[in-house]
Amino acid sequence: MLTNTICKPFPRGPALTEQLLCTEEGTTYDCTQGSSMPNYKLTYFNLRGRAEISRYIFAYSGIKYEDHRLEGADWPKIKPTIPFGKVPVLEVDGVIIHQSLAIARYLARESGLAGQTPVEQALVDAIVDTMDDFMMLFPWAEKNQDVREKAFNDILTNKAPDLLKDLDAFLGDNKWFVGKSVTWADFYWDVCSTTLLSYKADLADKYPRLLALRDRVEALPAIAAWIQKRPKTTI
Ligand code: M4M
Repeated sequence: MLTNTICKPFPRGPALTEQLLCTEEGTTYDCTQGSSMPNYKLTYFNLRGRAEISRYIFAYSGIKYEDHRLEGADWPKIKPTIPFGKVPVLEVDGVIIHQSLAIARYLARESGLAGQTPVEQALVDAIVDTMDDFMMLFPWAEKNQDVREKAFNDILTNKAPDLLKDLDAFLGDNKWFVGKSVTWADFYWDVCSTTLLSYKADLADKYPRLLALRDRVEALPAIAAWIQKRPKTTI
């Protein structure tokens, strides 16, 4: 019964999404969506791009959200209405959060995917930032296709090997990048490497441990279901 329930937020994970109330050490946690769950609306283009990491976290945690995908034609109209004029943005009960990694980190904390201790959290952030620094080297907005392709090939051929070598060494023989459980750093590796491999299929062939990590992430049931159901886009 909800009478006398202490409305304490509970870290949501896939095992808990089916449960409405759970009791632990004398406290009843309210896991009901509705009263305590904010309304979430994620706005981006119809791409994986910089929103996909947040979509993975939503999928894994089972948190309901609106996956709003802008039509290119609507963008000039919408851009001036968005603080800082860039997507993705996440609306949380009317509060607009910008910056893809700030959004994802917030969702990761809410979902228990941010790391188990402050040091683990810092390591998770560092791995995410390392991958993001690399992804931001690509001239995504370059209009000249010849220039774009040459730059992409140069980064994939000459800069990716160092990143992969370091990521592989950091992972070692561990199951996940940081700690004993999956974090959003593992998700971000899957998100980024999916796009990198679409440009260069043999990119990580020398790193079977990094490829096996991709397989582990993609085998998580909620992530496998999301990958099946998501709109198919090139990037
Ligand atoms: C990125 N597709 O796919 S774009 C990172 N970055 O839609 S700025 C990790 N500050 O083609 C995984 O433009 C995948 C992606 O406005 C990714 O960073 C991706 O100049 C894109 C696109 C852009 C993009 C980006 C770079 C500069 C700006 C904004 C966004 C990324 C990723």
